[in-house]
Amino acid sequence: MDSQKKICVLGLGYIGLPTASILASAGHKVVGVDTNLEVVKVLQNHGLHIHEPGLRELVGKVTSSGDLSFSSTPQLADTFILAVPTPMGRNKSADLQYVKSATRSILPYLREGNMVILESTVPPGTVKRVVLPILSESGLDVGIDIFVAHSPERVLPGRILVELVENNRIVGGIDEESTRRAHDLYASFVEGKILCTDCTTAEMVKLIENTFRDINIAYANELAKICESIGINVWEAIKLANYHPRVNVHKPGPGVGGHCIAIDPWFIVEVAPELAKLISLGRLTNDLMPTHVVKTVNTIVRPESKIAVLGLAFKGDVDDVRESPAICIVDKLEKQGYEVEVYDPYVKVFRGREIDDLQGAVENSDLVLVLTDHSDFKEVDVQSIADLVNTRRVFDTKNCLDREVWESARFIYYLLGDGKSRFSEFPVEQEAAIAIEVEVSPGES
Ligand code: SAJ
Repeated sequence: MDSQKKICVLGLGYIGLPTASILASAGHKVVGVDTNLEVVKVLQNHGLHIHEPGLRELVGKVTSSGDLSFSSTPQLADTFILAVPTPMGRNKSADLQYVKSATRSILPYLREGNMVILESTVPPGTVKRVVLPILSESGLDVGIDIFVAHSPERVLPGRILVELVENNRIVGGIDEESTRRAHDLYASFVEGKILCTDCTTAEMVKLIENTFRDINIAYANELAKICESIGINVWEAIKLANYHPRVNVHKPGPGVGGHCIAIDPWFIVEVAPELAKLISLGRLTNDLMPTHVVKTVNTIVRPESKIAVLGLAFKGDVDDVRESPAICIVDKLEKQGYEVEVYDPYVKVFRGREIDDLQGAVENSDLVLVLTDHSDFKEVDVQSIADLVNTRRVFDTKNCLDREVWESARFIYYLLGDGKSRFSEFPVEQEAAIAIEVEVSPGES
């Protein structure tokens, strides 16, 4: 291909590795760089340190064709793409240490005519305030000798390879020439629209998207609690509301996890704390959901009971446990004296401890607590679980199980946000007592 580039992708995580692989399959010569020697070694030995559908096959293809290789240090290239983590630091502000060190690491390799693209999610203004001053240390004239842009990744874990190609892409350069060059690079593999702007707007767009989702989920979570208290099933109510052509309320759940939605809104708060009121409240609302789940568990089983937690990952069909509300819930339950056994088909080790299989986790349990909507959970053999548990109770915080199947195996089914089937929210003995009370209550005839 005429426009073939030598590209150095820094950071081989959930974004960097898929991006490097797709660029390689689009005809570029790519070197994937990571400072974690273990990760580089695994990849060089044809292994994979992350789970993402289709990634193993793609990485295998482009490494054996020689279009993608791995290294622990950068190399000379036409384009440098920085896809490093931006964790939340102290005071909920962005920790930019990896952005800074990755930028610094390319200085010896920068040459006139190179392009540097930051893909990591950052607070608005980071390219100008943090990246450009470091790049200037190279002695090259930024904007004349080298070109710089921000192009936020916006792909959904579990669909990364599809979305990298099909999604629309935002590209914002520090000047028109940088924007144009970044546009042309992404045009080599993006099938969606490539939308051009300035770099600070591009930074903000990414945060706006994830914050929109966070606030929407916070609304759903608040509605769930309200519906529980007034005898409505929130899932039914939201489903009906969403028939309106201009309404799209998201789903309630045990909280918001992952490295993006649970963090990015704070990057807006960081730059305008006095103004970002709704954004902070949405975040806090979602952060309180694990406490709500634990409080509900307290109404179902006593602290010395055994709880089988199904799902540790922050969302269905991924192996990522970063910021997972499930971890927070497990911690809280253990602190209260519950015996907690975890099962997750995608997570093999948790805190140095090997995770049990499904049978081991549910054996002798008093409550099956579902915290992640893995597809596997929809297909489990409910009858075999019924035979293993001590008490047949299941609490579905994701509305991902087939209620009828569990109830026909004689489980009491509790659903987060469901105030309509209130009676099933009490243990069997209490349920029977309430039923009698209702029968004899005056004025009912
Ligand atoms: N969640 C709910 N209710 C919902 C949707 C999600 O409780 O209705 C929870 C999930 O269970 C999970 C969390 O929110 O714990 C986040 O999951 P997600 O699927 O909404 O998002 P992520 O973090 O996997 O990916 C998001 C995506 N952003 C948007 O959809 C606007 C993705 O496109 C971004 O690329 C990614 O963040 C990122 O890297 O920033």
